Amino acid sequence: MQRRQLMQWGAALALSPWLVRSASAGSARAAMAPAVPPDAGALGLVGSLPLPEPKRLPLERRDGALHGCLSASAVSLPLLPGRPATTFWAYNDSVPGPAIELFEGESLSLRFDNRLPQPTTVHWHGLPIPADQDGNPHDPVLPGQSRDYRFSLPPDSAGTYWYHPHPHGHTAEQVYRGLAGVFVVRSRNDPLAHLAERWLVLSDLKLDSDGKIAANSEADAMDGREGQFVLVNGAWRPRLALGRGERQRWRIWNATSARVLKLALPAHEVWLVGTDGGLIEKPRRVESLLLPPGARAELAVTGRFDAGKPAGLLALPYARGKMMGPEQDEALLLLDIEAGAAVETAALPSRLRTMAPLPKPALRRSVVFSEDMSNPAAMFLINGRTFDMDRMDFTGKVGVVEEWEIDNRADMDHPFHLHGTQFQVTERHDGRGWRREPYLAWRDVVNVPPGQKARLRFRQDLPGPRMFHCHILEHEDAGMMGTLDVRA
Ligand SMILES: [Cu+2]
Repeated sequence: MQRRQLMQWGAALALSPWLVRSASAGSARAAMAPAVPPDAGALGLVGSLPLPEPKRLPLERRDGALHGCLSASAVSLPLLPGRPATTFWAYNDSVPGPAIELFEGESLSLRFDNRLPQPTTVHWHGLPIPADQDGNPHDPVLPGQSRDYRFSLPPDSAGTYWYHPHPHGHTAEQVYRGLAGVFVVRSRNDPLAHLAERWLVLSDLKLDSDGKIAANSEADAMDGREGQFVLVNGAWRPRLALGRGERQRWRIWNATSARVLKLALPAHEVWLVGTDGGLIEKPRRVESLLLPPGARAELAVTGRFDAGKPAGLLALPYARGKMMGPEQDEALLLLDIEAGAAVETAALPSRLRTMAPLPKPALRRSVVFSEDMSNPAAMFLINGRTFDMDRMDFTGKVGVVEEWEIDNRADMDHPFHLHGTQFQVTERHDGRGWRREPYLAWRDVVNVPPGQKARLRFRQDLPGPRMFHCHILEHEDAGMMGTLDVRA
């Protein structure tokens, strides 16, 4: 297969789906449907509405745990005014799914009902919980069936997590049809508790000319799906008010299938205060932030009024080794900054958390990402193989520090993700040399561009099979995944 040609074809398709579809549709269809340019205005998607708050999952406290119900089913939601509703797959009829918020030390007991036509699981992305509760592809919930997910949140687990399906071969479709929700674990000693919080769940939407969620094309399956729209809390390009001088704490989730988002807020003061697994040691001033698929960040944002600069959250151009992605700045969220008197905001604490670097590893392993475009059955590989449900790729031990070197010998970025724990990136190799990671952070996703490497350390505190995979969901489904069997 000629990859370069396919990518070019894919790029053209992605940039002008309506034009391609109108041209190829039958004459009766073409006569009925006007040729619609591929933008939100023509489709009727309405932007500039106030940012919706994610709904909360109702939880009831009894017998020392919080109890709730979660279901996955098809739901029709009005997306385009004056057109039939769009069918999503959703948790509790909501896109994004209902937010779950708990404190460290609390226990959760959820009844889950699968009302989808496919097997599914609920994976608690990033949480240090038992393997048999973590929605592994080995534990599918079949259509029409139910199960309980039960786990407790250990001390020092405060952070920004999410939940999404993880069945083998159907993850990408289930997520792009709308199945994803956020999960926040709070600390009772939170140094940023005084800041107003905003939650921004970034997801991808690709519609066909009928306003339906489009199936993945061959190019999507290869490059990772990027639709026409990035939604924030299920809304396209919504508005958020930020007072001049007001400092807010933003939690941002990249819940898209494949976009590596290079986020920026020109004109405003932005500090990185947290990563996937919670706060970092000290706030770090940032000009932009690379958030790969699956990853999260916490920012402290202070509104500055600057009439000359766009007031909004932008996705800057980023080339992830393929011919898709924004070629110019793309506004994700519009900010309303008042030009009047500045709001007084308390200073950011200089220390947020104490973190110790993980000690020297007892064990080192190598994880090599590669692509074989000549073999459609095994195109995306880890250490030369595709995922096998019945194979344990590595055997580890509870409490033992491991160091993994992720080596991307493929042609596009592959974001590495590990289940069951958080890791510390220690060094990155940019193709020329190794560079020490400039600060300590708990992460569960690290983006590795082609020709580059990353070294990370972790410890698994609970036994059981743990998945590791590329978080471009189409690559995961194609088998770019392995299993680490953690023995007690
Ligand atoms: Cu990948």
